[in-house]
Amino acid sequence: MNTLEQLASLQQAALAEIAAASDATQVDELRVKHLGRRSQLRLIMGQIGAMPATERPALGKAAGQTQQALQDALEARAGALASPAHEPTFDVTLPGRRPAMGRLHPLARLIDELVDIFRGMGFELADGPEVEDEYHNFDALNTPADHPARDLHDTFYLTDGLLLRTHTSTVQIRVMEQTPPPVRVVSLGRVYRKEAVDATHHYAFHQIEGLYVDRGVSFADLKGTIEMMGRQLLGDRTRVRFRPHFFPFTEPSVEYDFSCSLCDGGVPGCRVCKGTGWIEIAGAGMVDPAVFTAVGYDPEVYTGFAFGMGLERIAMIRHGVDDIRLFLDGDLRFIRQL
Ligand code: 2NL
Repeated sequence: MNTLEQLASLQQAALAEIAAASDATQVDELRVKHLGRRSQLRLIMGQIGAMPATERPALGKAAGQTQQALQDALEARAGALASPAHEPTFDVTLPGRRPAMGRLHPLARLIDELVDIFRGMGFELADGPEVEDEYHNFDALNTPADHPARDLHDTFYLTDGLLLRTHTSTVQIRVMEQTPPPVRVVSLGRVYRKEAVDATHHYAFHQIEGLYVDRGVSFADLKGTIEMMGRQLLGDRTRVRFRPHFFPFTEPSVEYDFSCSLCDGGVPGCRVCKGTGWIEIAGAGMVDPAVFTAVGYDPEVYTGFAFGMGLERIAMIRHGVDDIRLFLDGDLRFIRQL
């Protein structure tokens, strides 16, 4: 075997060994064996200097190529062995680790449900700012400067005539200012009132409001819409009762009650309805002509209904929660139970 043949056979054998290496230690051992100071390759390289001058360049080149080929193969094999396919990264015999699963807040779930219910009845979703001006929160809603709701004791005022919205009606006012009738929208969100906090009152809570304006919208449409909402929220057997009321922004106005979802009126002293059979829910009415005038709608042509509802109250009834503060504390022990 001449020197060139030796180099070729050495390279072939070394490459086969490197390809068969099954861990990083073996790769290191092969590096020493084939490229180390006492390797066969180094031995051959050492002999080249003593060869005839005419053969030296070709032999030197061939030896260099073999060295490079072995270096490349060692590097490639080491890289392949370090990849996850070859190195187990977890012990399959260990017990599983349960992933920390989040879930939606009960109010977020209720909001999603209400959005579905009202989308199903053709309502669109509208959104607006929590920091409002007095005009959109009060004046446009036929609530004049001397109305008690505007008192410093009842509303959080900021500077520059701004305040924290006390209802989401402000959103519907903004929609009407920007859109000619017909409009059919719901708005949901956080509202603020300057309340002393106790188990049933909070300075921040959530509301849904709905508004439907067109030619010929009637109180019957309002009743049907509220009834559909009640049935889908609290069950098919839910009935609705309307009681006369007053709001500055609707005329006539009502408060509405749903039949008790827990006892259906059958249990004296029921925890949810106190045995009356009815749960007082919220208010509604036909939009006051003064509100239409404020947003530039012709009250001689259009009629509409509007309603509002507090969300915490519904969630409390559904989940049997007796303290509104639990919804806003962010205490995970509470949220994980619902
Ligand atoms: C309640 C009562 C109500 C409205 C909200 C409304 C909105 C516009 C025009 C007229 Cl833009 N009315 N909203 C009407 C009646 C009642 O809320 O108990 N809320 C928690």
